[in-house]
Amino acid sequence: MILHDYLPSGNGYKIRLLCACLGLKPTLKEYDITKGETRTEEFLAISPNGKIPVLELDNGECLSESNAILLYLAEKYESPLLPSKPIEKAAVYKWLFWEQYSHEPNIASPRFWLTHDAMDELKEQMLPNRIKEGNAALKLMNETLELQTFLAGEKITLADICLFAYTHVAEEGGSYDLGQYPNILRWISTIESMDWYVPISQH
Ligand SMILES: N[C@@H](CCC(=O)N[C@@H](CS)C(=O)NCC(=O)O)C(=O)O
Repeated sequence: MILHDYLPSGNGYKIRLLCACLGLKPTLKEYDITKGETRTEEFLAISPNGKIPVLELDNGECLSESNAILLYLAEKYESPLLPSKPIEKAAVYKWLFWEQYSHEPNIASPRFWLTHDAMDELKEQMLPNRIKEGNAALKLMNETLELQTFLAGEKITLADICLFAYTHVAEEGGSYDLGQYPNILRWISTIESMDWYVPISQH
């Protein structure tokens, strides 16, 4: 398999972290998204949405959308990270969908804007509300993690792989203070202590 990716990307990192957990080693093909490398004709042929991550399977089929790729890999390799009981599976899906609507736009986008010198007038206007919503998302995670070890219960699932990616680097760019969320900090340490753990910048 080939993972089309950009190392600082949390969306890409979700796939790298899951692959590490499953013992898979896809070939990494890197693109510099700041230079428009995902907008070339060649890249758009593999993913018309023009965004990494893309997982290219051995038969040439290409999968996009990080959380869809997580689900594909967990199902294909029958990983307990995706429980089989529908009600437990739904608890995992809930976090994956929530991440894309309530977490990623508020936590990943400000990190990217501020660490890649990509602010403009419109983003300056949007930033305060994004930070407000991002703190609401972190508060919800912190409250959940007060009651249980992982997001979907007592066992680690895809929900944790997915949410770990951008949460653990939320402070980059200076918009967030994870010190306000002690249960999130404990959860981050728990995931970092897993024997398959790999950092975001490593493949
Ligand atoms: N919803 C998508 C978001 C993917 C995404 O936003 N990718 C960014 C990097 S994190 C990207 O490739 N941006 C390049 C561009 O838009 O040109 C997912 O979860 O995979």
